[in-house]
Amino acid sequence: MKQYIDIYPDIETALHLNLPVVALESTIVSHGLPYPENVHMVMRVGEIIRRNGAYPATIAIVDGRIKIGLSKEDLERLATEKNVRKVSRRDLAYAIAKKELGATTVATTMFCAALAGIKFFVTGGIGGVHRGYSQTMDVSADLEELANTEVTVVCAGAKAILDLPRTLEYLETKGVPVIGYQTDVLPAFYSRTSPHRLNLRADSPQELAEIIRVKRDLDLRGGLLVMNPIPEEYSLDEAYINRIIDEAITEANEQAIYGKDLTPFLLKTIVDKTEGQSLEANLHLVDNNAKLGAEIAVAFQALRRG
Ligand code: PSU
Ligand code: MN
Repeated sequence: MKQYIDIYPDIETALHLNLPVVALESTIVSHGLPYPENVHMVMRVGEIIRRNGAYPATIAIVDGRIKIGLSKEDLERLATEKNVRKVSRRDLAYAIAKKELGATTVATTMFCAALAGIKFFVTGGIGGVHRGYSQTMDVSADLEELANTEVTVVCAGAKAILDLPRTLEYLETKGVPVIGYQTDVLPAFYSRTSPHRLNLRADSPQELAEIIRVKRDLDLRGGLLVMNPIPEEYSLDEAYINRIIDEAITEANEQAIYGKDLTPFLLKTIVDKTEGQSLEANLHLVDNNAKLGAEIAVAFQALRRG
C-alpha cells in the first residue's frame, strides 16, 4: 500500500518517533469553506495543533498520490481549483489511478490516516443519515468508516441538515462510542446543544485518552467520536439556525440536488442565508476541535510513556 502514499518528512519523522500526529481532512477545504477562509483555516489549525504539542497532517489526493501533509502549493490548489473531486471511499481507487486532484471526506481521511499510522483526526462536522433517508437511502460513508477504521475523530457534532436521532442509532448499531466532551447532549455544530442525549461523557483529554487506550487494548476496532460543542460565544441560536437549515433543505429539494453535491450545497446556502454568521461559527468550532484533538493525542502519548 505504501507505494501510493507520500508522507511529509516532518510527519514521517514524528510517526517514526511515536510523537502525537493529528490529521485534518480536505473536503472541508475544497467543498466546505470559501476561499481564502479555507486556506487561512488550515494554516491556523496547523498552528493550534503545533502550539498544543502535536504535528498537523492535512490529507488529500494530489495528482494521484495520497498526501499525508501538504505543501503550500498543494493547499492552494485544493482551495482554489474548480474541479477538485470530492473523494469518498468509493472514489479513492479511481482518483489515484486517474492521477486526479481530490479532497478527502471524513471517511477517506480516516482510511488514509489509519494507513499512515495516524490515530487522531479533527474536523468540523461528520456526515450522517440524511433527512428523508427512507426515500433517498442517503447515508454518509463516514458512518461506515467510523464503524470499521480505528481513528479518533473530534468534531462539533452533526448539524441538523442530518437526521440526528437516526445518525446516533446507526452509530450505536455499529458499536461506535460517541462521547460528549463536557456535555450530556449531542452538540449540533452551529449550536452547543440539541434535544438528543448522549450516553457517554468525558471531561478531560486524559479521560478520553484512557478510554481510547482501553478500546485499543480490547481490539474493539472501529472509530471513536468525540463531540466537542462550539464555544459559547460563537454558538448560534438553535431555533434561528434550524429555520435556515429547513429553508436550505427545501431549496435543495426544489433544485433536485442530491448525492455528493448535497452537503456542499447546504453548507453554502446556509452561509449565504446567515450572511456569513454560519461561516464564522464554522471556523471557530474547527479551531476549538483542533485544540482538543492535539490535547487528546498528547495525553494518549503520555499514557503510553507512563
Ligand atoms: N459536515 C460539515 N462540513 C463538511 C462536511 C460535513 O459540517 O465539510 C464534509 C466532510 O468532509 C464529510 C462530508 O465527510 O462532508 C460528508 O459528505 P457526504 O454527506 O456526501 O458523505
Ligand atoms: Mn451522501
